[in-house]
Amino acid sequence: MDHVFLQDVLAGLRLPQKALPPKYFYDQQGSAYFDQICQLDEYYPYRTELGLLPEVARELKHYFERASVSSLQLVEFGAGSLHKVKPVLEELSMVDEFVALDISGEHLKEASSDLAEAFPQLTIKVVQGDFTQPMQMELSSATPMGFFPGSTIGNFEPEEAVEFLRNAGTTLGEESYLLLGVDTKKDRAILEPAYNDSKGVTALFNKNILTRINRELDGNFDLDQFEHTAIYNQQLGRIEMHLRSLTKQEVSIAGERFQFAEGETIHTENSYKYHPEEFERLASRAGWSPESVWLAADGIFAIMLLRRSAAGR
Ligand code: AVJ
Repeated sequence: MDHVFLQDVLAGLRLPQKALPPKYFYDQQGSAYFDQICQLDEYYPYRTELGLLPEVARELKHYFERASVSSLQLVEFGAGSLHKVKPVLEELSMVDEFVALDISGEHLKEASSDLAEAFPQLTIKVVQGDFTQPMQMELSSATPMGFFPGSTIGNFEPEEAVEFLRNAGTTLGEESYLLLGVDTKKDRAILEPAYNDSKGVTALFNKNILTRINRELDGNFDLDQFEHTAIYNQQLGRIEMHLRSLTKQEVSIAGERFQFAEGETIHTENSYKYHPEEFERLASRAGWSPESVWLAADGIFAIMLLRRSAAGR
């Protein structure tokens, strides 16, 4: 039994508002569900960011040429299926080493052998680990550039996002860059369907965390007694996903029993949305200066280039 997973689950379910950390969605099945989410019509962030990346990468190439940066080490946080890095590597020819960090090691290994085939000259390193924690990384002599696409940063509380950005700065070192995808604040009529798709894939993704607890932590969640919900909390600027108990029930996990009232929820994910300027302020508190921002049509998604600055350190 994974001790850290167990402790995190028990601690989360003992809270008055029961909660589970979203990083545990991504076992093999969960990663596959997430890939399916990315193909949904309603889930605009994936295709919007992917559509914007070739242009971003072309402009980055010119930017680094002007800055006389001839060699880059690209470090992706939460690399998952490695779809996003391909358009970047295709354009940004000064990348000679790629480091992929992800919590789901198996998923990543499969994806990285595909990448090696597509980019035979590239040095590829795969590191399995929890990038939400500070970590040590081997830096090459190239200029490090972090890559954190998908708006995964939205899973953190804003204060945790500042801490993550500060840690990333420490990991990447002086004179580094960070390329980030940020989902923007917008009408709930666009936001909510993205997390309540008509095919029910997001519901399967959300409930998979219960399946995983049942299997790995000796739990007995009855999946039919919980329903998926996702609402936009406009006040806090975040999508909240929950699993709502359909009845009064008791669930046991590794011998510990948890009571659920009818309608009580487990809060499984926050997905914060930021105005670009709002995010820039957050980044600058963590010692990063905004260099460029690219916006998709109608401003529905942003990609930002940050540079590590002396101020704020
Ligand atoms: C992977 C965190 C960016 O917040 O949009 C998708 C996860 N959750 N559908 C997001 C997710 C439900 C996704 N991130």
